[in-house]
Amino acid sequence: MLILPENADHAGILGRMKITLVRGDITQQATDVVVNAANSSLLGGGGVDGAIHRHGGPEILAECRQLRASRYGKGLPTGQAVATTAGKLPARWVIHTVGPVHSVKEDRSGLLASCYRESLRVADELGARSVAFPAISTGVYRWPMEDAARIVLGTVRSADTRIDDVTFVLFDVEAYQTFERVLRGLGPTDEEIEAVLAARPSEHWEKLFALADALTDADLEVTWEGGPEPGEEGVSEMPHAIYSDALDAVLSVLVGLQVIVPFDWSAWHRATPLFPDGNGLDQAPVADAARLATTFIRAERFSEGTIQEAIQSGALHAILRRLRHWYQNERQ
Ligand code: AR6
Repeated sequence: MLILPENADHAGILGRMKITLVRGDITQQATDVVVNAANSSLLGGGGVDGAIHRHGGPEILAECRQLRASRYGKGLPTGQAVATTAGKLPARWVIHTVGPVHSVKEDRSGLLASCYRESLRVADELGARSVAFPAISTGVYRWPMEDAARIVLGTVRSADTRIDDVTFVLFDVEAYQTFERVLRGLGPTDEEIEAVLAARPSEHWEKLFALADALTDADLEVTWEGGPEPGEEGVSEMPHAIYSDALDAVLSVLVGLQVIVPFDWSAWHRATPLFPDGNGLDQAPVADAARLATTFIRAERFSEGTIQEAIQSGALHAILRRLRHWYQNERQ
């Protein structure tokens, strides 16, 4: 994380893309693009939409009307994006996108992610380099801020785009603090994790795979100690899992290889389809093997036996398999 001196309150350098969080008004942003949280009609509304048309002047609305008369006769569908002039705003273009209304019955997070992805795609087409986003759907459309922040920051960080400067403009302190907390919790990007793994010496990786290959079924047995004895009264030791020396050796090499990542694993594991069994890890970035390993190893401190779950569910083997594939075929 890098704190930028200028107008930015908080910024993270994440991969190639610089992500900046600011508290303020989107209409004041002097980025190439400002994104409007519009509605399908493209003809204006309240919140961000109202502010953009008010400060940008009638030129923006005139172009929106043309879009309705041509390409978007039925309106702009949710999750899509389209550009117009920025009128009198300090930006060069406004990209209008329509967020989904939040629903408790239906998961619309794909549409929310699409707003950001499509906006970046349109911005790329325009040749823009910097984009300012509001927290789409978190106002009139009622999306809970923390959930939105997680979806949005994850999407933008991993977007395939030439935009290298993204600003999130958060209207109030609470929204700003929520985005800041979620951004920190996301930890390093896939690229950053991979760079750390790639910098570890080959001997250490070879050692990991040799130890993993040598693991026997007996090494993967877990025994439990502690807990109340039959008939015992009073305080007794909490039950705890005892892992074999051979497995302990594998785990400590993983730690030494910096496979353990500083991030909010408890939030991540609730949202990822990779947890608990590692299904899909073969197709995921190697960084996810590190995140999954971190989750099991860190969680063991809080609830005994999570590493046993990783053994039994196949997650431990999936992690080792993904790391080996990366080491043999992808490591630069
Ligand atoms: N700058 C930055 N953020 C703002 C600003 C501003 N000037 N004004 C509000 N916010 P909303 P939505 C925050 O309602 O939920 C419109 O009527 C606000 O606190 O603008 O996607 C459209 O026409 C909130 O966190 O957008 C649609 O009908 C966030 O921006 C509908 O609202 C988004 O609030 C879209 O609803």
